[in-house]
Amino acid sequence: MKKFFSSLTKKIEEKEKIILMTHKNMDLDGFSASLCLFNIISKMNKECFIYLGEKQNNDCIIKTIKKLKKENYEYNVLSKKELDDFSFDNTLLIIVDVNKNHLLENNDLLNKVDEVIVIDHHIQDIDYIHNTIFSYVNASMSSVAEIMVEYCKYLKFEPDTILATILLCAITIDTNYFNFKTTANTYESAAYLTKCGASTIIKQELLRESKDIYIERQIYIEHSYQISDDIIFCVIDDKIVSSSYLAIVADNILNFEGIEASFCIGKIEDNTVGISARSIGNIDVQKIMKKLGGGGHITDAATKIEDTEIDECIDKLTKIIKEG
Ligand SMILES: [Mn+2]
Repeated sequence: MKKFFSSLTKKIEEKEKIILMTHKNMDLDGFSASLCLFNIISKMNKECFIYLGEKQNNDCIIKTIKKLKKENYEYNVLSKKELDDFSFDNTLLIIVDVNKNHLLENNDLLNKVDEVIVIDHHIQDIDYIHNTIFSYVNASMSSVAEIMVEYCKYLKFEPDTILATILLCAITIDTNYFNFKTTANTYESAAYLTKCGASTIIKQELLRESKDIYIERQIYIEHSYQISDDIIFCVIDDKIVSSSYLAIVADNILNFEGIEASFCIGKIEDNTVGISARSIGNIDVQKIMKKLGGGGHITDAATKIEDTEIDECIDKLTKIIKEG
């Protein structure tokens, strides 16, 4: 990792401009890592931009962006509209929290910049971004936020209170409150961020949800059902939801006693069904999701299937699980 950090720092120093980008439906891990890199790179007196999609759907992101605005927290944003007038000479693109081409917020950027670096914690599989100069992909890290904490330590860069809090929130979400992919290093990262001033009050502010959303979710959960002794399904079939919503429900129903793996199935677009899968570690859900064109980790995986209906997906998924 030190070798990567040294090459990364050298590369940033060489470049005139740096663009940071994450995956579609940006979540707090991708955003916090971008914001962290933005602070580090700005301190190196380089022009840096965070590429943001037109509309944010993630509740936590919406709240975080609002909070940053309220605190007059400065960061440069680059939007799709601004790309036409943007001069890409001597520009480096750093991609965080994703390593697959088709999941990128904007694929076109790959061909516009000189050089690309990927920093991620998802398993590298087919369709990975391969035209990078070098990359750091480590699936044993809980989050990119955790990797960023390592980079801060390496540079002896102390994140401010807001940044430290946002990074801590990202680790909290990606580990589902330190229940998954959590190692001694994850706790050490959390301790470091707390030492830097991460605020538990702001953290709660960003991670809390509305009562209505909470209650609505309980109605779906009430109708979840077990397909075997230790596997539970929850189906959302009355509206289109985000893939992060499916993930939250899958996390919730995994908490039930005796459950080894949970699957939440629902439409994420008009003709696209999403499945979010969770496991406490004995059932490899990434293997199951891979058979349906998706991927992830042993304990945390997902897929989306186009041109299909929910019932068809439930049948396919059930068959794959029963086949073992
Ligand atoms: Mn992540």
